Amino acid sequence: MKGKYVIVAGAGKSGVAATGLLIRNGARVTLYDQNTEIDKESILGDFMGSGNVDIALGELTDELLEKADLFVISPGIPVDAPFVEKVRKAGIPIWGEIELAYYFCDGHIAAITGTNGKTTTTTLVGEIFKTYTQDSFVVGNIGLPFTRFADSSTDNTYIAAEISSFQLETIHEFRPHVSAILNLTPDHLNRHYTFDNYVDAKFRIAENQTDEDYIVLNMDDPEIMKRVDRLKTNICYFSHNAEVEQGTFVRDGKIYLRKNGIEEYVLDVDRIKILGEHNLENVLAAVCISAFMDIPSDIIRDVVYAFKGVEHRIEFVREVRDVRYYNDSKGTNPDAAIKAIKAMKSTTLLIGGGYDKQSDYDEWVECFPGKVRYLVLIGETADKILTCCKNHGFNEVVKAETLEDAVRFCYSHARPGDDVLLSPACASWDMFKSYEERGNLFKLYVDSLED
Ligand code: UMA
Repeated sequence: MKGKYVIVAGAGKSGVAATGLLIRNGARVTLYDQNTEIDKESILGDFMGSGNVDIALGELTDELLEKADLFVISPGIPVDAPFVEKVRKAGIPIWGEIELAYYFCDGHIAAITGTNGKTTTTTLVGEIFKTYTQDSFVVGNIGLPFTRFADSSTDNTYIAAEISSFQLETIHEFRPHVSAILNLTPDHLNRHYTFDNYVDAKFRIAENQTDEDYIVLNMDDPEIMKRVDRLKTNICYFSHNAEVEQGTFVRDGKIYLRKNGIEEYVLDVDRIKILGEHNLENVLAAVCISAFMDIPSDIIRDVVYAFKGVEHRIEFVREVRDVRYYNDSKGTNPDAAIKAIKAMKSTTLLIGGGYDKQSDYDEWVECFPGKVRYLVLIGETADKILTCCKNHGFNEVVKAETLEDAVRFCYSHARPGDDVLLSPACASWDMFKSYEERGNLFKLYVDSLED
């Protein structure tokens, strides 16, 4: 990269970290963003006056493109955006931030994708790596850009990377030693248009893997099983229904590992702290991934037993007047939100709705009767979900102007013993910067309720 001129598109977390990595390694960078309101000074401040970075906002000019050797794209930018088409036509290579990180990375990579459970599984694998060696990182879609750490990795570094479908659209040589696809249900259809396109992007996680590598797959997921023929690498499975030949499974309340013909007991299911069947799948996946990264089973066992889950994912917030409040702001699609409802042990007052990703809400609404006392809707999708509820004969629905109003409604309508759950089944971007902001505000409002 020394002396190269690179345009980095998107001045968010991903673009800023990619710019940092590029200038540390001798490139010159223009950080480009379509949003003209961005505070240039504060971003340039991140680079402490390095003369090798400037910022361009608004339209991407031909003049910028003329000198560019490489175009690095942030995951939130659609690969078919008109300005990206212009770059493609100009013949400039387009790399995603993950590809750029991989170019500089010397470590052992476990890369995890899937519609749901990515963050929990990646966090757990990261904790296992950290216990095995101090020289480890957790990176990717989880919120810590891979490029921030890639060039400080060595042959001994272990990396747990959460990788989204957006990030996989722009890889070229990215090759993890162990990859994983946890599950597949429709998501991000506004960006990928069809489920098949979305699934194709997910399977790209294995496209450069060889017979020296492994992919860990969920044997209980029919959409994954339909497509295994396309894989060129070694396949390991995890399953809670059946025993697998290579991978992890449950027998008599215990998780076992089969690796290269040898079966080994790993841990007891009833000592896992994270709730719900979906979390058992996440643990099975994390054990399998770690085992095929050659981490000893006693380390895996101790870390799984100690693991309490991740923020914003069915996170217990507080009990007020005998009502328990849970924050599942990361439930950004119907499938994740169904899992959260199923994990609740009592009648639930549910807060849902948000940014419209063109999801289908039928299955989500179908699991309300008998479980959900009220659905309180916020955001852009409120009317669409309301209509869906009416079509399914579920009438206990109200709309709230703000998240704070929604929390207040639940507070005044919950009965002792109920659960209150924020699990929107939608992204946050209509009312909030991120699902983290939405979840943090929820916790703030819940904390302010009078006991
Ligand atoms: N921008 C444009 N043109 C566009 C779109 C965006 O110029 O057409 C600019 C925006 O003005 C903004 C910047 O791009 O300044 C934002 O870039 P970004 O959307 O890629 O956001 P980052 O802050 O870089 O965060 C990204 C991921 N965001 C998305 O994929 C939307 C983060 O995943 C990830 O944690 C971060 O990189 C670090 O790698 C978030 C996410 O919502 C959590 N992911 C989706 C999900 O989990 O469902 C895939």
